Amino acid sequence: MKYTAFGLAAAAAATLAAGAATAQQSIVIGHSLSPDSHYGLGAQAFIDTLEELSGGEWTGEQAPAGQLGGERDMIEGLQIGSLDVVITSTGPLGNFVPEVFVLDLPFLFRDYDHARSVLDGEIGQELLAKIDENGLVGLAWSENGFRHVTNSQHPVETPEDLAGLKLRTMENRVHMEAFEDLGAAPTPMAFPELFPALQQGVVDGQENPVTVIVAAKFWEVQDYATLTGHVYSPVAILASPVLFDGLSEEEQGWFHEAAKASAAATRAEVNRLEEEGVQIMRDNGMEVVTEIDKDAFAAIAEPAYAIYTDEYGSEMVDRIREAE
Ligand code: EAX
Repeated sequence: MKYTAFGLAAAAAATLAAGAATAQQSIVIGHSLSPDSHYGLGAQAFIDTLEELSGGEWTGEQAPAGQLGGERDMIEGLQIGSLDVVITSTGPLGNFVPEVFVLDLPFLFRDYDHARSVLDGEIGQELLAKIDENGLVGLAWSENGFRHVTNSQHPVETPEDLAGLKLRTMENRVHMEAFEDLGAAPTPMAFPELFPALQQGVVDGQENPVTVIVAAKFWEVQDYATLTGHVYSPVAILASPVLFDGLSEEEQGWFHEAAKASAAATRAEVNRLEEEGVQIMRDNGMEVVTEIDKDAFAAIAEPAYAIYTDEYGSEMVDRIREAE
């Protein structure tokens, strides 16, 4: 209920701010991170583009930093229409659209170019269509980045170093299985609970891209990071069907364009932090291991593929692997 109340209050405030422009419509965009993060910049680009294309008829505001709950809560908000747009990692998305689990398989994407071209191409479109078939609206793929392990105990250099580490994962079966294979003790939890859990020692570590490590200042509670790059973390820009289905075709086109502009702004910030982030982490006292034997990690995490392939076969995995 509290989400609905907040959504209405935000919408009412925006309407008041709009004054006499009674035709103006306002959306709320939810995401997990700060307004100056890669998600925040993406949300702002969405709002700016929507405003521009609609000649000011549409505007919007951010509900950042998990104000409206974790990513699973926010997706549920889209289903009931208490939120309009959500920028979310695929962490909880497979629980709503199981075909999307393919994107969460460890060591699947080779690098950023590979991931971006798959998501911007035919495969990305097919998966957005699956999202639409499952009661949500998939506007575009955006990006979180390649995920890396951090922890409070010791440097991780080999898979054996993960043994026994209590590691927070997203609420994602594929990720949990992969870390179980790797010998860690995976503990799923929503992102808003993560920082306090690390602070209180409920878990020893977590895994997230450099973008999130920097945005969340995890160095305050984590001394060690390893650039495992164990999985690419895509972001879906989702809209509520409650809102979207009532829009004209022209308006729906604006939302699609706004989502594309959002993804571009977010990827630009990912690029910047891929260049500068490790230095920022080190400047803040983290010990960062940059060289590992990825094949050793990949071989051990391989059984996690069965969670997807047992249900859907390996065709999509092969198509992604073979994509340029
Ligand atoms: O979407 O839950 C997570 O670790 C995500 O990577 C984070 O919230 C950004």
